[in-house]
Amino acid sequence: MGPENLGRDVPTTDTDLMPKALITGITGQDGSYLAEFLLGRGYDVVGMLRRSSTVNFERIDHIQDEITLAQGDLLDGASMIQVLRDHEPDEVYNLAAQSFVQTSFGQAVLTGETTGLGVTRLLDAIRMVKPDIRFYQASSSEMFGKVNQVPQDEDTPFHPRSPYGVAKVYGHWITVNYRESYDMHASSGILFNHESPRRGLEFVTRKITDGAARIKLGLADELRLGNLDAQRDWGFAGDYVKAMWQMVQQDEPGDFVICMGETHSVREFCKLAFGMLDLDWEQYVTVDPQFYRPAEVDLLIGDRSKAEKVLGWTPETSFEELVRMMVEADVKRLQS
Ligand code: NAP
Ligand code: G4F
Repeated sequence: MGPENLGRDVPTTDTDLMPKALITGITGQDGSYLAEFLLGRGYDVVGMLRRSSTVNFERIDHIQDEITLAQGDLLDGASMIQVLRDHEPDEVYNLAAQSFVQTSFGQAVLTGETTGLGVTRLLDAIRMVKPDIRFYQASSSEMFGKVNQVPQDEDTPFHPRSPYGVAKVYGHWITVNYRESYDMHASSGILFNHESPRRGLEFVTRKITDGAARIKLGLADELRLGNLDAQRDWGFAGDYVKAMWQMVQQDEPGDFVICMGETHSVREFCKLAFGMLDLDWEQYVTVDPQFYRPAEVDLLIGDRSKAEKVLGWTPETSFEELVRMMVEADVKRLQS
């Protein structure tokens, strides 16, 4: 399928013919954007979520009436078999994970169970219930870790630097292995950092835009960060979920790097975000060693040539537009 053709034909009128997608991690940043995207293409969307003592639907509040929610947990294979039996999806997007790198150092086993082995549990459930399901695995540029090549592409060797990165390498290779062993339509999207106003507050971009907005509004007077020299290839999550779907529509499954192809330091991000609010970041940002990691990923920058050629995917939102969108959303949220 060439770049001009964005996907299989998706019927939008007859509900019986609507393709059905199951999204794990529906309550997360990407889950919410992907659900919106698939609804817009006429999909019947089922979101898998784990049991929690309080409802955390902030990101999916606005689409709750349009999706079906099903309880399941990556730690519990039987729960996923049940979800697949109950809903019989055509496509499964595995976005669920313990996704915060810093936490993975303190909870390495949990991260391995969820972010790594959870992928096998889900693939086995698919194999047992409906092996013709098309599967997407949310792999990560964190797998490149101590980078071996600049920029990184699908052939760059992995050298993960955190339990999270190690677990994602496992998830990636088990996806490749099930594709090769059982002829499953299983694709792995190696996505570089992608952000949005819905990004968790613990990730550095959102921590900065929220912090800058608080300082601007007089709600805080400093922001404590870790390594300001780390460089990331940051894009907009809303653009990246389209690439996930495009991978699943290909005749042949595969692995694809999705990125902007440019890198910026945490320091640059601070300068830009604070500058948008007419603040001098150096007056407010303090370096706090508690936010340093035992091992760091110093530099990430991707090469998306394959995705451009095969999927026809390119990002639509620039780095500056992304930062502005996040800063403005945080100011608005804190003012209301
Ligand atoms: P996120 O906001 O942290 O969302 C993670 C989701 O996983 C949440 O819905 C969470 O549910 C769910 N989850 C966690 N443990 C689970 C379990 N045991 N069973 C079922 N669900 C569980 O992450 P994101 O930024 O949307 O990222 C989506 C995926 O892409 C993740 O796999 C992440 O590792 C990967 N990724 C992200 C980026 C990025 O820059 N954002 C880049 C590359 C890859 P709760 O709401 O209940 O916690
Ligand atoms: O925003 P971060 O926590 O994201 P990180 O570690 O790059 O991971 C994110 O992107 C991955 C893709 O490469 C995903 F797979 C993963 O799930 C997640 O979405 O940290 C970015 C950089 C790091 O180098 C960190 O050391 O920012 C540096 N940093 C500096 N001060 C900080 C802070 N990070 C956080 N979270 N908090 C700080 O105060």
